[in-house]
Amino acid sequence: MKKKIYFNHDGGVDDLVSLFLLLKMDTVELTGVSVIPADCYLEPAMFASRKIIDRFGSGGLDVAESNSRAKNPFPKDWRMHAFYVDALPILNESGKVVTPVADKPAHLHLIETIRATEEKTTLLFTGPLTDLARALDEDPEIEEKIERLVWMGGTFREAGNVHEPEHDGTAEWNVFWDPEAAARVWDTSIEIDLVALESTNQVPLTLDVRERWAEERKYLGVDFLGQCYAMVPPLVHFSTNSTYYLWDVLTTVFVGNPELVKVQTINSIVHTDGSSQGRTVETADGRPVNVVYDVNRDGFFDYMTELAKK
Ligand code: AGV
Ligand code: CA
Repeated sequence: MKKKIYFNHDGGVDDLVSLFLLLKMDTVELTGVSVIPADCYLEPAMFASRKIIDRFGSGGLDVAESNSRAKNPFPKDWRMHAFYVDALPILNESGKVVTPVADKPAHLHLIETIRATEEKTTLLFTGPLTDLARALDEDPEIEEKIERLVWMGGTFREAGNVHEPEHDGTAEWNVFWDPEAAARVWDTSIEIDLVALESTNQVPLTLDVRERWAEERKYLGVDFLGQCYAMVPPLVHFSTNSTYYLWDVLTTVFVGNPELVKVQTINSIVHTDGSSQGRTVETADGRPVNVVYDVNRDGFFDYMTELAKK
């Protein structure tokens, strides 16, 4: 029996690569896809998602647009990445887009899909949690039909990855974009697996990885990986604010192959205000989350590259 997955993403390079890999996994079935304009602009991210499904999927899906808004918006340079993926010749060879846009906004599409799926749904979120928080407000009963939430978000390290005015740098971006949404989801009994910066920091985009994808570009899927990751800066001498990690791809791979990581349960709360808003903090009386804190780095890159060859 395949795991039923609903995927809500925010159109970054690694979000779109995650969609591609989900379509390649034979252990999961995608029941729904939606796009939130957080680390992307909505229009190119929607087109890119629909074209990836056309090219690598087997039909039957539509893609829903989110109408959620930021508390703390992403930098424009990062949001531009979706335009580059959407323009890739690999995704535009056929000259048409077949996968339709859903007739409902993302949070209602999420409710509809969870309700229409007989089994419980695993939620995979690789952007902020706003659409999930809104869906839970609209229809709290869906909680019982959620198997678990697997989320790329948060960190319990001192250093987050938000470097913005009026912030102390302790938050991870997907929490920071809408801290109240994360707090809303924390206030449920949904099982949460958190792929946090602890583990994603172990999978930076490095030059050896790029060289491997270049060498194996005779496989269409590996060529696609190489083309996508040519758009973002690798880790060379030291990590900068724009250095790219495989944050969301690790989160997606965790759904397909949990053996590659180590997990530890931490009780935590989410800060929603002030200079550390978006920070996740360990607290004895907080709610438990399963934190993915370690990964078999080589195993991870092997697994995702092999998946791309399928
Ligand atoms: O914080 C990581 C999240 C992931 O979901 N995103 C990127 C991934 O899709 C935000 C982000 C943090 N640093 C970034 C980000 C960077 N240097 N470039 C683009 N996005
Ligand atoms: Ca993302």
